[in-house]
Amino acid sequence: MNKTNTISQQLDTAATTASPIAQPSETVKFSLEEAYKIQKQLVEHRLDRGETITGYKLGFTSKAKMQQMGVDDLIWGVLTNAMEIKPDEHIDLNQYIHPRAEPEVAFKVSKPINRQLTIKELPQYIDKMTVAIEVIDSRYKNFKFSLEDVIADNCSSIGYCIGQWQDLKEDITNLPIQLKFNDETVQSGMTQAILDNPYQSVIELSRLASENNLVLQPGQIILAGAATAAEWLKPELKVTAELQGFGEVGFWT
Ligand code: OOG
Ligand code: MG
Repeated sequence: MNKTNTISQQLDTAATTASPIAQPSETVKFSLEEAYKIQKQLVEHRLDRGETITGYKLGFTSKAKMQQMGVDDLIWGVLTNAMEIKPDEHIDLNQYIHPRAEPEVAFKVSKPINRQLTIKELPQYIDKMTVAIEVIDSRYKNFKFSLEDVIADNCSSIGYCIGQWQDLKEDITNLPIQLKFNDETVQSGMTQAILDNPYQSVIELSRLASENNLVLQPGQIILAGAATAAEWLKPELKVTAELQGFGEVGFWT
């Protein structure tokens, strides 16, 4: 097996057995391009098991996240149907290694996107948005990684919970967003923290998708990236995210 295949296999086993591995970058050198190749192979393991792609996520679109994780570039990863957490569902934390939750803004694609869009064009290509919670679970020990490591690991993707879809609002740059554990606020921020405007995440993803010959399909979800740092999940929590004007969504641990 070559380098990228070996790493993607190790990451897939780490995810399916919920057992962390060492960061590959500590022992092997690989480029950003190779990291995305590993990510692609890792997602293919999921597709081979019958999962389907339900959307894409952006990561490190806010300073809060970059500072928490010590990396400084935008990344993107793939979401599948197996990662969906239904609103009010009870999730079993044993299926994860060391899960964290973060509040997110989600968009829904309404028309195929195969090139970089402009802000003005967005309403023709996405038609809904809402509040969401992303569960992330690095497959690396101590949740520590380099940029290449985290990209290879499909950007720590493992779960997403989407609120009720609502019509787009023209200006979403100044909305308070919060994460609550048992009704107590544990993280709060503003949507402006996400690339100055969460719509910019869709633009960035449209650019990345076209650079990678990927077409975003109607119905697919886009997670814009967290505005705040992430919080460790623990048992017996009601986890809720709230976005002003878009209500809230939550699940139970
Ligand atoms: C990587 C994923 C980053 C976000 O919203 O910025 C991310 C991680 O923090 O493990 O999902
Ligand atoms: Mg996220």
